[in-house]
Amino acid sequence: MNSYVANVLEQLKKKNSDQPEFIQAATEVLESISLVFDKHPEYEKYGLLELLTEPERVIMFRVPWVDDNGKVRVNRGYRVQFNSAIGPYKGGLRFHPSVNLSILKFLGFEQIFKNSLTTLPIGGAKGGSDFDPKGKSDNEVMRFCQSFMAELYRHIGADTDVPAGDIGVGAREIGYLFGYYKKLVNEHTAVLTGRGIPYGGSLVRTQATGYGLVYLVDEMIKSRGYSFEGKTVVVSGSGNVAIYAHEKATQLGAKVVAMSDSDGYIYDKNGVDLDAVKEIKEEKRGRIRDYLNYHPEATFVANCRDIWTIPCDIALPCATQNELDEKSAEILIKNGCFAVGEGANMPATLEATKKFLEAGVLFAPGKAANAGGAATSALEMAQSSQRLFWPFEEVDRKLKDIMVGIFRNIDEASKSYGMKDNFVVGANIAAFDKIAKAMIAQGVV
Ligand code: NDP
Ligand code: 2IT
Repeated sequence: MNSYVANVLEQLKKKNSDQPEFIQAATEVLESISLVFDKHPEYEKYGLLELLTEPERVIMFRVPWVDDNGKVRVNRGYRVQFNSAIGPYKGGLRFHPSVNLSILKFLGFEQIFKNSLTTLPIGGAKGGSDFDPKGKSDNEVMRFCQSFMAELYRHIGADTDVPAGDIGVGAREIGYLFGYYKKLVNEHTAVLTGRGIPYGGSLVRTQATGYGLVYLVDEMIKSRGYSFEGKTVVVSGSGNVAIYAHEKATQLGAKVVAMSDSDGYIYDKNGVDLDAVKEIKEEKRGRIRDYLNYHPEATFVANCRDIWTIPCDIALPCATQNELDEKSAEILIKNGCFAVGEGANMPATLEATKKFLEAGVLFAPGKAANAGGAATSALEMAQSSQRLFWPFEEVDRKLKDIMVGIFRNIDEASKSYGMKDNFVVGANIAAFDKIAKAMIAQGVV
């Protein structure tokens, strides 16, 4: 590795030794862009990597709320405003008990690169809370969201920082968050994306991450002579990204045979019935094991990590970070899987990614493959600025063009550095190139 890059990485590991997920994400990026510093030693004097790996601002706050029994509860809220070189801070909010600073720093850091790849003017951020919406009443979720926004509102704005959804934050949560922001600030602006269609949202935003993932993977496999037609696909998770990845892959002629949640996975050799999954997850907020009530012939296994033992041609991990480890990668490769698209953020461990690349599996990294959500959020912002509302087909066409463009860009970048078919390196280099230019142009800030 380039000595400057190696030195920055070593310092970063020392300084953030309690943040394993952030170290993991930074290691992957810095190892990839080491090649750029070999070619451009003049970049070192700008301190680009020291600047890029330190968030511009981290906000941490108390979120008190009252549960349905009248008991006071206290959660921790965060917003990591990582980098605003390209545009206003932009990135989702995650509500999950596992949320901590390490996870939000890894997500915010990834978001800088992802948002750069979209070609649209958005910087990188992430936020959230260790609050668990599961098992809470709508009123409890509303009171939590209002308390969360009672602090967050002073740090965000349509031209400052525009949060969106992520794990545990969907249409319901965005609605409550937006309503309270509007009440506090008295402005109906694009301060959040993923808003409902009647109050400033964009068509296709709900589908965008899953559809975008399949558009990018389709372009990647087509460029190497394959297609989704007739292929067997495994999709992990059963939330927003997983559901719409299933929908688009099926539209392209594939059969999705397994899906999961944190309790386990279902296998349906006839193809997972998406209407049943939508009813269970989107309407009833139920569990994936409930699928057996609709299709008793399917099977449920109470271990979500074993989903990768199901043979498939294409694997789409769409649940959470580090859900696919080295052993799972070996099993997928042995079973003939030829392409992997990361719908989730960093679902494959560093070791798993290495295995896929060594085995010649076509591997689309999350910051490229799942950029469709952020890209469509930027299209939502554009519509809000114009006071216009674009039809479904128009947003979908723009999303597809963006995803195809991202693939071509990362493919080109990997080739130009002599790393053909390594889209991890391609994505990191292509994203970094634009961020570096924007940062250098703006001086030391
Ligand atoms: P949802 O909350 O809609 O769904 C998350 C899914 O992943 C659920 O099936 C959930 O199961 C499962 N899951 C979550 N945490 C864990 C865990 N620790 N172990 C096992 N399974 C888990 O979230 P999204 O679909 O929006 O997000 C999924 C992934 O995609 C995340 O990595 C997110 O960062 C990423 N992403 C999301 C985008 C978006 O636009 N929404 C954009 C780009 C990336 P359970 O219900 O049991 O918790
Ligand atoms: O990880 C992600 O890209 C998201 N959760 C969506 C971000 C956004 O601003 O739409």
